Amino acid sequence: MKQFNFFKSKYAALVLGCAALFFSCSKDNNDDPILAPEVGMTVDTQAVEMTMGETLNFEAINLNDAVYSSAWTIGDSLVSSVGTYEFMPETSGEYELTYRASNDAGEFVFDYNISVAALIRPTTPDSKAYVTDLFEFLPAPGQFINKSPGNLESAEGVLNGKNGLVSLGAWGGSITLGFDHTVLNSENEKDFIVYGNALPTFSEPGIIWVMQDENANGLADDTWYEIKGSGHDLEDTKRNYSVTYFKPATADDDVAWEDSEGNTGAVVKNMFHSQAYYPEWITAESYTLTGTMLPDTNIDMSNPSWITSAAYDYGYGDNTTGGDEIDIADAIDAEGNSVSLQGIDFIKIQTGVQADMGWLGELSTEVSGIADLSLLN
Ligand SMILES: [Ca+2]
Ligand SMILES: [Ca+2]
Ligand SMILES: [Ca+2]
Ligand SMILES: [Ca+2]
Repeated sequence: MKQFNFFKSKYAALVLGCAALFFSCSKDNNDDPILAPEVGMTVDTQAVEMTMGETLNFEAINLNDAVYSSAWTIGDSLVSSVGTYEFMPETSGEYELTYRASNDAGEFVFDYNISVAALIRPTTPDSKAYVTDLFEFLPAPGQFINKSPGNLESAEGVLNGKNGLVSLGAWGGSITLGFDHTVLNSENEKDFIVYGNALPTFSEPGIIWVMQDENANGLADDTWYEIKGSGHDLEDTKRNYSVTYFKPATADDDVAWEDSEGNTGAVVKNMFHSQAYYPEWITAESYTLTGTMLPDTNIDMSNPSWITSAAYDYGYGDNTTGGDEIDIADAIDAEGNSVSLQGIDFIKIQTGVQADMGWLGELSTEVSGIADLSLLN
């Protein structure tokens, strides 16, 4: 709590009370026996910084024995109606806390802007460079789904190294993974690397999402921020886009889809993969995936025996040979605004292009491992 200056006496608080709202400290009118509130705040700075897990006690001190009602509000919510408020944030982020003392003679108001930083899990000598936890494997339908490299075992195989391989299926399929520590956002440096199986002339870009454990519960249930790659500003890139995949009647049938713009298509069966393409552990008749779609314009099928898919410059998984290094500073929020993250705990990779490449089948992002660059030799 060293960042706060607490008043050591009511005298000092009185000075603040008058300084902060001098008009409520005016002399009482002799005709009016009601005293306007004169209040001193024990936390006397409007901008307050704290970290998840900390508790901060706010107190409003009645300096003139006036009779008034107290109200502490965060946004529209009344959180306390006495002179004190114990703030225990459930998640990191920005909070606007207001204290209001009022009676018929006047009002005293004090606003706080509280910035709650996410908890950083520091690296230790035992920290692993590679992701250690699988939170979700939710592929789109595809030729490799329901077998290696597109089953749960494949997804678990990308933990603790870079020699696994998991295919995420067609557009929107994803895997959510976590580190055993917080990957810090190093200034002006790339922070983590996503390994895939891209070839020099064949990339299958996957959108990368990052998340802080804002509520410090160890689960990937917080806010996803998207890494803005070099294709994000293209005219045909679509954010907040969805595709619904429909369970086919039999394993031999194509998987039909409809997108959020009313377009329809199919993940088309080919002669190489006889198993069902629709994830067999999904029992619902359809499921919908949401994310960002990059255009398929990097794919060149003019020579059917030599189909190529050029890489984007930066910012995607399964994009360039040797792995794709990512800067957490490229994270953006849902509105596309840049966000400043101190570090990240969770990561999601999601197939970013919807493309039927003929005999090669659908474009599908692969992941073979993800590592914290600061812990790699
Ligand atoms: Ca960085
Ligand atoms: Ca969480
Ligand atoms: Ca693939
Ligand atoms: Ca690939």
